[in-house]
Amino acid sequence: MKTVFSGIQPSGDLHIGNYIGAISQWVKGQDFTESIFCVVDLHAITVPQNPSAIKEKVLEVAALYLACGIDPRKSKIFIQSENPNHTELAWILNTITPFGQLERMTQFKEKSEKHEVNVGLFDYPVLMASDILLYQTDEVPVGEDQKQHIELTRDLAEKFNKKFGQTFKLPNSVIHKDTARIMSLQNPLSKMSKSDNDPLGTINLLDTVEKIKEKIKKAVTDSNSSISKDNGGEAIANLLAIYSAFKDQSLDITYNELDGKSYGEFKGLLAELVVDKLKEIQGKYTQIRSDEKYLRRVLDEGKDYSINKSLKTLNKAKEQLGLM
Ligand code: AQP
Repeated sequence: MKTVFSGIQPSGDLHIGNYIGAISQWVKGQDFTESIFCVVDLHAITVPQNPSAIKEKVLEVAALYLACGIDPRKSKIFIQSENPNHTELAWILNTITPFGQLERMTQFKEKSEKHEVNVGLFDYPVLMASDILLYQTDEVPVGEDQKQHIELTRDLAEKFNKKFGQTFKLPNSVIHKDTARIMSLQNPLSKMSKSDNDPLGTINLLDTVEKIKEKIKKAVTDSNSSISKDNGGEAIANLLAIYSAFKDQSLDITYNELDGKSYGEFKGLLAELVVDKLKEIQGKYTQIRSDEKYLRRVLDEGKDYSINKSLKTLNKAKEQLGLM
């Protein structure tokens, strides 16, 4: 059975980009893989966070994983900072990571334009490599933005294996081309993101029905007035990608279904689809979030599982280095 590992930062409100690019892919794979999903709070603190807010966000993200369909009988969910093996392996990997390679990371360059640069932000991809390699992961389902980090993870694994002996499995990223990069509803050239300053650009999983409808209504389109495969711009293509993802169908089928429909009519259909799905997720979320004992039990089970499994790889890496 293949091992799948992925995670999301509790750095803000989860949005439909996180759902489409990551969580919905996780849900699909959990029946036939060993699936391990993490709330990556140590990554989140690489940019300033409010301590009381992040505590709440960690639980919110875990509850959203479950509400979106991650089943704790099939998958493990845990909090990154509750398993110290992640930071220990990250330190080891730091010692083989070329400085220049980290300087070339696009996410680092983008984030360091918005935030004061700290060493943690620079080192973010090495901690991510540690997260993945600890579980002998085969596949990492992520959005397009994380592809470069997975490539670095493979490079580090290969380098360590060559230098010290076979220790880590080389993981592959799993990126679905139609939905790999959901863009802001206000700027089709910018990724939909938790840290977007324009609230109209992002549909959050916990948005109210009114907000969802307003955001879709105000989403930018282009100078055309109806859907056509041949002449639509990036903004309408983004809305169609969201529609396809929520309908769980290919973009080709969506174009065939909606060809010739006016943008206004399409936006109405899209709003209905997104509202229905998010209402279902929000109903489950409210139930799960109100039962903190249950949530804590799921996270404790995940923590024990992750510590046991990751310790085997960490010990092997230390042994190879002559550390034990
Ligand atoms: N717009 C997106 N389209 C498709 N996938 C996306 N992901 C994020 N945004 C999109 C995927 O969601 C997972 C979790 O991302 P993350 O929280 O670890 O970090 P991120 O990619 O930096 O996400 P955000 O929303 O942009 O957060 P901030 O603003 O805090 O940096 C990843 O698999 C990611 O690919």
